[in-house]
Amino acid sequence: METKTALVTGINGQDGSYLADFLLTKGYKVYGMERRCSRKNRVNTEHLEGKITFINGDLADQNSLLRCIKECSPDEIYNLGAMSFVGESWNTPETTSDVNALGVLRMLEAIRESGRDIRFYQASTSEMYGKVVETPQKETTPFYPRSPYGVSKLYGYWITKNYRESYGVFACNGILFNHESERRGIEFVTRKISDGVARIALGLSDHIALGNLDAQRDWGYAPDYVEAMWAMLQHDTPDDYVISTGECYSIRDFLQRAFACVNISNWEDYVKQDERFMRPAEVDYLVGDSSKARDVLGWKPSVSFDEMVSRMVFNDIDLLGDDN
Ligand code: NAP
Ligand code: F7E
Repeated sequence: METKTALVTGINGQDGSYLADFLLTKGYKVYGMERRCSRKNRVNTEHLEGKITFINGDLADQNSLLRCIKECSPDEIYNLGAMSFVGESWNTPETTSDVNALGVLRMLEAIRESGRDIRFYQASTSEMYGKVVETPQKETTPFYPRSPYGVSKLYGYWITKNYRESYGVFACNGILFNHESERRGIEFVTRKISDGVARIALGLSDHIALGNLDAQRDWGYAPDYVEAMWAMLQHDTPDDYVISTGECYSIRDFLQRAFACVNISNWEDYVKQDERFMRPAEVDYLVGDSSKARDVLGWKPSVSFDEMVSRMVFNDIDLLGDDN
């Protein structure tokens, strides 16, 4: 069988690292695009050194993308690189838009310029639904983003659709709802909680400072979600798909489950609310309907909410235990 080549942007992020793991099991040659920075940030990808090829590139730099495509000659591009932290997008709205919106356009232009037949995956997001107008959210639900991040991703979504319709690029949007894991960035609420609970259990801290505890999310497990990205690009025709579990939990639910892992039931005593973590505009409630992906792609999640919380907490206990 012919070996396929994939270029993955955002390789050192949560999803990039899991996607590379998955593509290797499928026999792909994988190129991982990373930005040059003063210190390498390969916490999630150290285990991939020698198995994939790291390549320097930046979604804010058109020529770097042209060069990456020339050097890799990919069959598939997974555009996962982004300024992905919603809270930070109010502080850096211009950079957020440059990378998350124009970065997608730059990559699509680079594909066109290359003249190659490249399949393209765009990491779109449930944050585009924001202040939801329909529940559960599906592919046809109108968007109402609530942050510079959500707005920037909406441009990425539409330009992907537009290049599919204008130029016939095999381009797909995965509208992924929140997905978490042991490799989640520490600033996101789930990992902040799993790390905080681990610290409390080990006697390294006495509380976790959080913002809005009432927000509700449809949280899945990241390794399940990267399989959906791949499945979209293997289908006969390009299309857009919601990827979600269909279940919704609050931050309070997450806290209760996480503290239960270390036999603490009075979790409220360990949580302080802190204004610094409140957002100028909040997304209160998201829950996705992924029937289309389940029917057309045969995709479904395999790890439950409780199992995911438990994996994250015990992983952080192991990591912190190793440090001490
Ligand atoms: P992540 O862990 O924050 O990873 C994002 C990656 O993008 C990082 O490796 C980052 O590299 C890279 N990046 C940032 N700016 C870049 C630039 N200018 N050029 C090239 N790369 C750049 O995010 P994730 O959770 O894996 O998410 C992957 C993608 O899915 C993102 O596009 C995100 O917006 C989207 N998404 C995520 C979720 C979720 O729940 N996780 C849900 C829906 C959609 P540095 O290390 O150099 O900063
Ligand atoms: O916040 C609330 C916060 O930062 C979740 C990204 O991957 O998923 C992610 O975006 C909720 C929000 O993720 C804290 O206000 C309370 O309501 O973990 P988060 P997010 O904003 O949902 C989407 C789908 C993406 O596309 C994004 O890239 O938790 N919350 N207290 C807090 N959030 C944080 N970060 N920190 C707190 O202390």
